Amino acid sequence: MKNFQDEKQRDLLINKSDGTNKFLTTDQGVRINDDNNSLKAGERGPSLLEDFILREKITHFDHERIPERIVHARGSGAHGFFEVTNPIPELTKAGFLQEAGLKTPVFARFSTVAGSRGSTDLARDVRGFAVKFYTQEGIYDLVGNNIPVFFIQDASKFPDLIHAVKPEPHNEMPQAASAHDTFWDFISLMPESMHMIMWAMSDRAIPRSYRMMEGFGVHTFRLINEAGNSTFVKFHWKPKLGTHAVAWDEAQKISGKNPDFHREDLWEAIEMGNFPEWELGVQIIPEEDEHKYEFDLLDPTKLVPEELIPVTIVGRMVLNKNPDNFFAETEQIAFHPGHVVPGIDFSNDPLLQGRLFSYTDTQLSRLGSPNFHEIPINRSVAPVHNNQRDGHMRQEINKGRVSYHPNSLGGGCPYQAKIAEGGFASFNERVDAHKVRERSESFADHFGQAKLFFNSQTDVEKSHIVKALRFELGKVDTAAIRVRMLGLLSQIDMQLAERVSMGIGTQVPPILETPINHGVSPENEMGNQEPKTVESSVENSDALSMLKNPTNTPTIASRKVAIICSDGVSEASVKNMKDALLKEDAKGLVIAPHLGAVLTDEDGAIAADFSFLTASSVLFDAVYIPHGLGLTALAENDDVMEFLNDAYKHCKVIGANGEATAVLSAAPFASKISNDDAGLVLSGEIGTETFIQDFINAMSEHRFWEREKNLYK
Ligand code: HDD
Repeated sequence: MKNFQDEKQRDLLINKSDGTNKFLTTDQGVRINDDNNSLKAGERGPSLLEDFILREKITHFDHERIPERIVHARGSGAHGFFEVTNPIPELTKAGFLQEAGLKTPVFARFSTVAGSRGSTDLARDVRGFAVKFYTQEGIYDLVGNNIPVFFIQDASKFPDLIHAVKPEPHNEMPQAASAHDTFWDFISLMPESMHMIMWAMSDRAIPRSYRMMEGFGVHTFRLINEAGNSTFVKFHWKPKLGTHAVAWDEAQKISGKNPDFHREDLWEAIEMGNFPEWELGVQIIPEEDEHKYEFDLLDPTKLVPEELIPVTIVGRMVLNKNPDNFFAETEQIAFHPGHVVPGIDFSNDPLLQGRLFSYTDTQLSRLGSPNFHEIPINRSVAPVHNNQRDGHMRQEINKGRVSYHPNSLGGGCPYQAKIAEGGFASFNERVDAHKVRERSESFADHFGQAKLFFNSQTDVEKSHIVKALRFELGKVDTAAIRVRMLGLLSQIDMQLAERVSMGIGTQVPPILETPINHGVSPENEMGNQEPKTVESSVENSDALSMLKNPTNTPTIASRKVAIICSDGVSEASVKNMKDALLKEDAKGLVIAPHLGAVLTDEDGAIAADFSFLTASSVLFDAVYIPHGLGLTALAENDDVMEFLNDAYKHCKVIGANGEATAVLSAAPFASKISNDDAGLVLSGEIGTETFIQDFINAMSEHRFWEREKNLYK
């Protein structure tokens, strides 16, 4: 197995073209002499049909758009590599997992689910986390999400789920939002979605950055070793920067100020050399333990608590190159959970089984042809030879007269590979059953792990879930839907239901109002199973809480600090902070009342990166007010006060030293400041090293959510 040589192999993947120092030509290669004027009969006369240059240009333009993805339309991606750190040959024969140090090129695409291609990055939504591995044995796609479970148990409900969450069909509203009647109508009738709803209402659904999200394969898959033995596996991506979120109010404001916030963040981090990195981990479940747990491994609404089975790290993924062309790469990439290589196989999870059909099918209408695998970004680095032929936009020129197997005229080629030669053979699972349209009794627990998730959250996280539910259900007009939802929430936690109920002015019903249509059959219109709650054998799991997450290591790498400046600012205060931030791979950006230069106390000038008109505190991780400002003027500047107020409300670190501390006294939140708020780093002295270090340490904790207790009593 050869190691992947970054650029060389990537260039093989991508048909690159670059117009630098080249003539402008038509698509047929004819050099163009005038690209500004169409061919006319006289300079003021009608245009001529014979103008092939104009016709070609406009025809191409007219057909520039392709259908966006049915779901996950909005996304961003990047190139990188996967490197094995801890090979697992005893579990899988997959070549790309065999040797420590072995690198495989990847392309990862992150996405929201519900919004259209042009919608905001900051919608409350699940995030897609899809990775294409260009392995030497063919393409392997790990098409997961940033949440380890899913809304539904059977693929047949996926179109219903998506129809419910997408904008309502009569008026195409609301865009990229689940806060509307049809979504909650469906959910209130689907108790199996309750575990996922807890995750989707938590801060997982409003990540700070794609680089700060976990990823999950969701389903149980199989690893197959050389001897043909199978082990169940769950895949996890653990971000190096930790798992972090923004506040919901902040998310909504970012959506207005910079709807490309996540896209820009990913792009800039890579351009700056702060390469996003994740560890790939596996939870290994021996075949003989298939029935050992209180949940069914085939049920995608359940996770395997890390307390039962720890995550073993096998490698790392680094994204180190932005795409050259968004459409050619990020838009045309076609993922498929069915793209597997020898050594990886499927479980019988009925959601996964349905997905195995859906993904190729959707590419046929989205990319328009069964030849979508020939688009450069989708091309395998392993050689492709088969008898598939023709079709729209075929790129390959297959030589010879033989396009069938078996053949004698082509000497039997291309020939089949034995298993020992790397031929893929499905896991030899024994199946002996009746054909039924039924759901297994072992899928009937809808509340046990929803409780586990809720109980594992900190108080702050619980109150964010309550607020999210109040927001979402508060936007639901139909009273009966709100009542049904409160009934379902009461099955998870009565206090949760009551707290939500207070915010939406609807009583928690004394009995569960949801008719259970769990696997409806004509014999039993109301369903063939009652939901039940199976208490989880794990009571509390830190890995489920973002704030308690054991993988969060303190770092401020790639974070952005707003440095508020005006004429008279202490040059040293700004410079020292900027230099200290740079050392930590973070960035200080100057915000001033106007663009251009800010005059310093040393008669120098500092260039403003933004004015208060072009920046907003929601676009930064922390705020620093250096010493020596024109204090009175700033304290009276509404834009400055709004800037600080948002930063405070969103529980960010605010640092001020010297005279600047006085600016905070003028802020609207001044009376609410608590003495033990470690997110406010204040010092009477100017720009000391201790002050800067305190500021950096505070920033590495991301947010000071406890502050909300004083804000929202
Ligand atoms: Fe899906 C896209 C993840 C269930 C049908 N899905 C899509 C993408 C991700 C996921 C990340 C975007 C890939 C990209 O960036 O291009 N989907 C999931 C996960 C699921 C899931 C983690 C449950 C565990 N999906 C699911 C079901 C079905 C689909 C049950 C259909 C039966 N998904 C699709 C699709 C999409 C898609 C319609 C739209 C665009 C595409 O495939 O290429 O086929």
